[in-house]
Amino acid sequence: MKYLITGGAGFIGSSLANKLVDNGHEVTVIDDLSMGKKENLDTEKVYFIKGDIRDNELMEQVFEKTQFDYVFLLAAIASVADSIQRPIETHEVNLDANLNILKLIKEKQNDIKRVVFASSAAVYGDEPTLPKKENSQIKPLSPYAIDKFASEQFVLLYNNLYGVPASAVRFFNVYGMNQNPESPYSGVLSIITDKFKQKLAGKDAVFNVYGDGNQERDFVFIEDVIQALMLVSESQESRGNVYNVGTGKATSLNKIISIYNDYFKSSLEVRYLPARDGDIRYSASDINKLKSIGFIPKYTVESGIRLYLKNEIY
Ligand code: NAD
Ligand code: UD2
Repeated sequence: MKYLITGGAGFIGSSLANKLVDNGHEVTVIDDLSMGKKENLDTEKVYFIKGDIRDNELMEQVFEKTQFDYVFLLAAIASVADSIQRPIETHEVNLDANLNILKLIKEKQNDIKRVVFASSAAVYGDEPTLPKKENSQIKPLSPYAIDKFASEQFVLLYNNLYGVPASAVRFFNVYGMNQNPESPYSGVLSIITDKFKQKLAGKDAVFNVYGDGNQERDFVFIEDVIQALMLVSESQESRGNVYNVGTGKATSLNKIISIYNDYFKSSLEVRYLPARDGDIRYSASDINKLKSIGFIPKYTVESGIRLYLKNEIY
């Protein structure tokens, strides 16, 4: 099969791309490398295009050259904080570029089997009812969340109005190999992992906990996310639908720190600071809809972290 993954040099996209080429598929990745890294990809097998999804001419060429079976729309400026600083620029990537891609797919990709868009649990905002179901109240609180919701709705609209087969997923907190820890708003597990790397290299490493550490997230391991993406892209029932992607279980940050300390048999120095403005206290997914198309999460937070650390450190 022929796959296109926008943002495919990033954390989730590169894991998906490498898995697909290992399974014998042809994969094209387009990524501007603003956050992703070419080294994440098996470039002997993945066809890599360095480019910006806002470049309409380039996107037109990509869709003229190849008839894809599956398109995964993962490119985004994935930082909420960045979207608050630069709402117009992030909007151009997180919504406008995706809308243009949908238009090109409608015009040029007649045999496409599925378009899958990566949305976010951010669309639910801070409305406290838990766990979040796909039909829970939507309350986007940042430009990022508004653009994610608008893009997923456009994707579903292209399915319903124009017959472009499409689905969307709302990721909860994904973690795993190749997650970039460089930004303070990178996934918290990538930051803790990076701190342990520094500590093991003999450097001073202090991990800042924003708040009391009792905040909870539904941390989902990358392998389970790939399982979900494959199921959603291949199921007939998922066409025109949106799915939460999580584990259905939430874990506190303090518990995560203790899992790391147990793994390394050594305690990371932790500094408790005031909570971040707008930080959500508890987040958890209801994944019954995803389970109804065959999803079975294979990793607990303990087993996922063990595999992550084994691959990333030792
Ligand atoms: P990531 O930042 O590692 O990947 C996004 C990729 O998009 C990066 O490689 C980046 O270089 C690329 N990109 C950004 N702007 C681009 C542009 N204009 N043109 C081309 N490429 C561009 O993030 P990720 O964690 O792999 O997330 C993948 C998708 O899933 C994103 O859409 C993100 O919003 C969404 N998501 C992720 C999580 C999570 O927990 N990681 C949670 C919710 C939603
Ligand atoms: C996630 C998404 C974000 C958005 C949001 C919506 C990631 C990386 N971010 O943010 O894009 O979808 O959900 O709700 O998936 N923390 C620390 N120390 C650190 C870093 C983080 O204490 O150095 C805390 C942080 O304040 C939060 C928790 O850890 O309470 C998780 O932080 P995160 O940035 O990994 O994820 P989250 O859920 O805030």
